[in-house]
Amino acid sequence: MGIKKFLMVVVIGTMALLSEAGAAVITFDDLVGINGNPVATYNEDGFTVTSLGEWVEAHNHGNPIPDIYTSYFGNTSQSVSVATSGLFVFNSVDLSTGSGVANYTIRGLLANVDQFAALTGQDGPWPFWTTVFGDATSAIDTLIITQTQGTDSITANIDNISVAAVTAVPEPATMLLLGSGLIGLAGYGRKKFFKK
Ligand SMILES: [Ca+2]
Ligand SMILES: [Ca+2]
Repeated sequence: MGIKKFLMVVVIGTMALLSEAGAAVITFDDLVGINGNPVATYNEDGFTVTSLGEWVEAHNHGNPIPDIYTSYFGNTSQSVSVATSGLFVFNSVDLSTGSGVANYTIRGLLANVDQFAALTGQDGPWPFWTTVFGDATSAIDTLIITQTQGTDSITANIDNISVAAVTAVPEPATMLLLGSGLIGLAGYGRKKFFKK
């Protein structure tokens, strides 16, 4: 096996390790209150969604209902954070806007350092949903979804936050070290073999 092919196997193997770990889709199915009930924190599939603004239960619009929404008439930002007990990756989220334009920033953080950011604009009205994809290969400890008002008063929904817990996350440098170390071992083994 050539070195390039070997490194590809190491890289693909590491990616497989990431995708194997506990995948979850936060559908908000456990919200059983009435439309407009405040949501401070919400737990599903081992993940916690924390409101960093004025997010409430949504039972009129969803993909499908229930989900969470925010509405306001000021030039403000509304965020939610998503976290679990360890590291995870962010796959995608569904966003919808009631009327007017909303802008979204989706940030993946590890130890308070940005790992990636996804930006999108969304124009209403319902029931159009936009799926925003994240960086499913970057391990993070916090996901922050921020919705910023566009030109009009709006109401905006979040549903189906797709994430996956990961247990071991070698960085590219570690993967290279691991790869070259194994190649070195393979070479050493061959040498010993031919000496006999
Ligand atoms: Ca779920
Ligand atoms: Ca839902």
